[in-house]
Amino acid sequence: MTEEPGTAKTGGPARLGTNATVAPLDRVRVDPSEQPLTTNQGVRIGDNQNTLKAGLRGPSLLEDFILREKITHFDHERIPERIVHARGSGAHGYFEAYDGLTQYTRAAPFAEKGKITPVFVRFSTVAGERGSKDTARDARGFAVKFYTDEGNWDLVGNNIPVFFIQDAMKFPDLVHALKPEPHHGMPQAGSAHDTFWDFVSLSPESTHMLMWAMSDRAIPRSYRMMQGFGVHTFRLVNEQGESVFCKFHWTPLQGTHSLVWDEAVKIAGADADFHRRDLWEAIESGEFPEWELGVQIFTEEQADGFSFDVLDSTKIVPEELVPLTPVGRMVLNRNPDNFFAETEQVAFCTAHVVPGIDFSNDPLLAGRIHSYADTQITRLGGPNFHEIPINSPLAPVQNNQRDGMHRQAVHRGRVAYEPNSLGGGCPFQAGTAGFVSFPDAHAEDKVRGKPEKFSEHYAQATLFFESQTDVEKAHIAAAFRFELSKVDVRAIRERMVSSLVNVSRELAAEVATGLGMEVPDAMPKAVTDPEPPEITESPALSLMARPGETGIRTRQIAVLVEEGVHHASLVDLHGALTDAGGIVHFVGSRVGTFVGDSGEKIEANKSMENSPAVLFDALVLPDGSDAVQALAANGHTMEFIKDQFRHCKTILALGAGRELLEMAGIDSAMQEDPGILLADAGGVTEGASTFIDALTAHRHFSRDSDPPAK
Ligand code: HDE
Repeated sequence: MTEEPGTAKTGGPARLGTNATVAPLDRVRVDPSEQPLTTNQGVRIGDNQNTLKAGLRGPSLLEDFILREKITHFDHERIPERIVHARGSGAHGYFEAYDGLTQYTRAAPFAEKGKITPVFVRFSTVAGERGSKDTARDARGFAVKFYTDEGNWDLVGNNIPVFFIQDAMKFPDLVHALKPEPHHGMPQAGSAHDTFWDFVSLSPESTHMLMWAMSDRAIPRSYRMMQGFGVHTFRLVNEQGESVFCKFHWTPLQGTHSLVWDEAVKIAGADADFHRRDLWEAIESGEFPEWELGVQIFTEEQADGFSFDVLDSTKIVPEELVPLTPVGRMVLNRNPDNFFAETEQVAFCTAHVVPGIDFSNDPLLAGRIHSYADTQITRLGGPNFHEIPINSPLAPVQNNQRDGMHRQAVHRGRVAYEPNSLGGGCPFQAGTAGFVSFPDAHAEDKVRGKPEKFSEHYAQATLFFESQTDVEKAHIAAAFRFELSKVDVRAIRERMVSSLVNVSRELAAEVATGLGMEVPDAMPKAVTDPEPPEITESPALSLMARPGETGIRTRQIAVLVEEGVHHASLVDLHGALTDAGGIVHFVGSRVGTFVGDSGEKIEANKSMENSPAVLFDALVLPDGSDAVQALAANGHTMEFIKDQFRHCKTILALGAGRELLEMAGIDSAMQEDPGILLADAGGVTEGASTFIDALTAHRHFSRDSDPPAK
């Protein structure tokens, strides 16, 4: 079976499971194997070590075009980073339609069952600069470029289904408040500072998004383990020109899993590239991450009846009102060849839609339709960024746009205008075969303002909070406490807590206690008698609702080793965990070879110094009395165990390894915890299977406490 499409531009069809963009990119791939070094003009370079000089100790010569070309190019290597979403990681893959969706849309990716469309996806943080840490508390970008055979469609979403503001007019204000404060350039990649909370506490429309941003969704375990959302209401338009409203949802097969805050902070120091590395390694090892695309389809008449406005991006459409219809799956199966050429230069744009997909009148979306193409002109150096290989569509491009910086296409003929007779009228208008905007009728006065339902800011913030499990609620309260404790101006803290009173008195009280203040009066609301919400709880809003289907696959498991470790039990355990798809690392006091109790060698690929506990999902403490003694004498071991324990991870102690648990203060009461397991060296097979079950649960939050017990 082969992948579509194969056009004159794309060349031959690609194999299924590879990306059709591989073929067209071949024309720009550079492979230096067995090639001589040359200048950019193709002149072979004889000496890449020394500048041309007048005598060995003499002055360098201006005529050294080889040096000058090399240095000049180097001087201009950097391009401006994205104003938001500067730090990101990308991957290639494909989208496969489960079935035709032609009843609702003529969009090419949904044309028929099994249709394959190549994609490039970029995940990102929002606030941090290009070199910032991956595990900051932040929304994550989830941008998908579909190379459809009717042109590129970019679904530029986030891992949170709502946004801070309702109108594009406020975006520069929001971003200026969020980014490092302008006088001293701090803090990097963080919202825990005065200007951010000043802005959002004065903008009650931000409250719903704040609930999501303070939840564990803002510290995902992996890019592979988060949902994606188109956020805005879009339109689907079918062949007959009929339209319905639509919300897009990506649901990870890997389940939705997150870090805990203390862990996220420590990972930032241990591995700032934590999410980038996780995505890269999973794809390199053939563990291709997968998401299901679901759509919520509803009519304009249905939307009119909702208690909220579907043009307001601070609102979701609860799944209880409009269920998700699964329409296809996306698999990421190839890492980029070159980070800069692909991940950095990819240019997403909400204006990139194809026939069958159209916009709603969401005023936030309207601003985005302008902003993305505009920002690329500075970032990528001119209006021809669509010709950069990662951005160029598979569908042929033909128009009368000409010239500009970095033009690649060599247009033939004398005609660059329309109408023309000299070019036979070509390229010709496609009429109804082309993109036709949905004729959304409007006859109203020009006005700057908002529809009435936009003024209700709290009902869905409350819905979100009340739909969380107790652990998630506690984490939300702790996140507000942490962030607001970093705000110096007391009046801002108070204003924010007074706004939270409108969401949940319980939450406001919790946060107030954490900040050592009284619960203030509720902030006055813009609307005092809003339409009652349709529902007060939505289980789908809890992260726990999606445990995933991939078990312990790609879970990182640390097995501590030392001289004299019980070798046979580790070999058995390694086999059982690897068979289940877990990734086992032998972690020593140093890297290198250790000798086990029966003389066999064990190779430690990591050390407790270079890879602390936060980088692993689970821990195994080995058997072997010499090894246990040596581990007990190493302060790193206790830290390792305590962090694994504090972050509610699964710990298995083999034989004498249980002494280490006791030393770490994890006493017998705690050993009733479903995530603390003991096994005799003889019972490793059984121990491994209990361990796998416990690790599948991801965390054991029954152990969670605030402040932490250990
Ligand atoms: Fe963006 N946003 N945004 N945004 N956004 C950018 O475009 C903007 C918004 C999102 O991996 C910029 O190419 C405005 C919502 C992602 O390359 C810029 C408004 C959502 C990415 C821009 C919003 C997003 C961006 C910066 C309010 C979730 C990264 C560089 C009207 C649905 C894409 C660039 C990538 C990037 C503007 C709000 C998601 C400046 C004006 C809502 C995932 O054009």
